[in-house]
Amino acid sequence: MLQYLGTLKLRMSDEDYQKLAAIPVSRVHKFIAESAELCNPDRIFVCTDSKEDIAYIRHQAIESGEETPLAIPGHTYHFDGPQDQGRDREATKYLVPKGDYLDKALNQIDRDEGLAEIRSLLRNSMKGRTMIVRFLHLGPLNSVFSIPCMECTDSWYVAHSVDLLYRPAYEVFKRGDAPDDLFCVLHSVGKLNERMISAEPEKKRIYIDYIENIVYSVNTQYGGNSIGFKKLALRLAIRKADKEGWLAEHMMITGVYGPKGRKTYFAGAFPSACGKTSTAMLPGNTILADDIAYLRNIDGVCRAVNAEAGIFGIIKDVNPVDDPLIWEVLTKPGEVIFSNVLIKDGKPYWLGMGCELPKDGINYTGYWWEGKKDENGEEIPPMHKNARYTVSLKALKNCDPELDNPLGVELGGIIYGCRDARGYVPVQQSFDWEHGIIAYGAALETETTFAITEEEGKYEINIMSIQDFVSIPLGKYIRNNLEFGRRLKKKPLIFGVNYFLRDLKTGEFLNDRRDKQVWMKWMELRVHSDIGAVKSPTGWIPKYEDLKKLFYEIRGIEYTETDYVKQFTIRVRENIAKINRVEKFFKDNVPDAPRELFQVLEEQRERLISVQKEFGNYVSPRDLERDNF
Ligand code: SPV
Ligand code: MN
Repeated sequence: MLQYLGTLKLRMSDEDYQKLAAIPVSRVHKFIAESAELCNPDRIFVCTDSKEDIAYIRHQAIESGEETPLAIPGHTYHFDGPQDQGRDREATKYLVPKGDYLDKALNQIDRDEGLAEIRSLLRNSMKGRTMIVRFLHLGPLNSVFSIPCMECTDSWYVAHSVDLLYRPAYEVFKRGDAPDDLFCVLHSVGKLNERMISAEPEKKRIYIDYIENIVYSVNTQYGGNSIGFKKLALRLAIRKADKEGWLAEHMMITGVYGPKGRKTYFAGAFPSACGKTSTAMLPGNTILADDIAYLRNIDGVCRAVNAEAGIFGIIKDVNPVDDPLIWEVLTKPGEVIFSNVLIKDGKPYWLGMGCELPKDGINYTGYWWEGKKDENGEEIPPMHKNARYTVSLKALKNCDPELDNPLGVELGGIIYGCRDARGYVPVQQSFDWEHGIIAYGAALETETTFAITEEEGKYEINIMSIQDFVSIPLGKYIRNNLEFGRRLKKKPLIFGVNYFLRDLKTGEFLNDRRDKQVWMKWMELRVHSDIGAVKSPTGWIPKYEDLKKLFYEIRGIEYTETDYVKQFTIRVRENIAKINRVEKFFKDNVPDAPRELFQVLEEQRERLISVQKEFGNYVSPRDLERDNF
């Protein structure tokens, strides 16, 4: 411990040194000393939980030019480079030691080779800059769920963002409450251009060393690649959860009100940009988490917490009619960081905000005007679709009061959402835990979106919407989910939702964005067995009469039987084709896929074939109701 502190003393101001020396955890000193040795910053700033330190970070984010103030007090904006607008799957790899195994579906590199590469990219990367050290906490404080973590970064924007997104934990570290397997992140923006944007995107690398619980990230600023405690730490948390028998999930958590003020909590996994945050933020419900949840079996009950305390949310389509709660936060004074939006006269603009956009302004490509083209001759949009806002959850009026409850909240239901134009009905309930985990979770097939730096609209399997972050063999991950449920005395119900079903002929979406409010209330009533359902080959689906009532009560609209039949017709051909693709994916990619997976899919296929014989390829829910096959 003294050896590391000794070398650090030479690099630090007395004040910063004292802050660090007050932490009696040698792992902390070692990580900072090694990071400083490698990246060679001019200065090290240790951020405590004090108001002054946090205000200093906010000030430096602006002073350095990484953020710029907007007209509304507390609001700033930040840009990432044109090739740094989403999570980069290709550049993100696990460092796998020789003799260790991860499925080939998970991007990986030999650990020694990867460490050598990332270290060479990080060497001297902070020269002329300050390395900021932040101590934070995943999950509520003083809780069985808590994981202390730290990040060394040379980005004031990143250091500022974590302030809104996580719970401060310098005091926790000072008490010595940090285990040896605490999560560490080392991030450098690398070379910057005159607009303070990472200038060498081709050298972007995000490497996850699960042996030492360290994530390295370089030549990138996009939050999902640089804010270590989002998806980077989720990958480490999944391994920790695997060892300790709990679940770390890509899930939101929301409290849904039922009759007589009853409140039921749901957790929901959705692929990026498929409605997760907007589901968590539905008017009338509370939001407890929008992205990452930890689930534990506590006395036989499934309880969940938010690993985070803020939102790094997609801003596209946020408007005062559909999203009044977040709209209010984004338009009133208070701390908000906008990233990759269009700026004009000190105001942020985004696609789908419900007003006309200016014809010019500043965006992620610099000065922008309507018709501006990129080097390939393609027209540049006013903003990137993955533009985001960063806010603290507590800024929202409907933030759930249990956010910091060390025991979390009891889950009544778990939802798996997908973006599937062709197959799954808008909402359905699984027959049991295994069926839900496999047919809605493991078999989740979805269209790719703008949240990753790849082509949009391709179908892919995305197990439990978390495949990008799974850091253990995929079969093991699914098995852990199956077993987690089997050990519960009280199992949450499992639901599948699909907000993106289209008419097979016209290609039109069959649902309005606001219909999800109705699906949530339907699920809430199902959790308490207040209403019945129709048995379909793919799960329990709503009865028309129940939806008609709910649509009227919640949305004030007449829900027609024609709409119901269109939305809840079981598309047998599409569902069987999906099962075939899913089976092939698992046979080709997941050698240790659990046996139950193939069994549950086979049973689903048989149920589909049986209704196909009687009703053909498109089976109306009305027929199922009459027949109850
Ligand atoms: C996602 O892409 O799933 C996000 C944003 O929630 S990121 O931080 O990029 O992971
Ligand atoms: Mn996410």
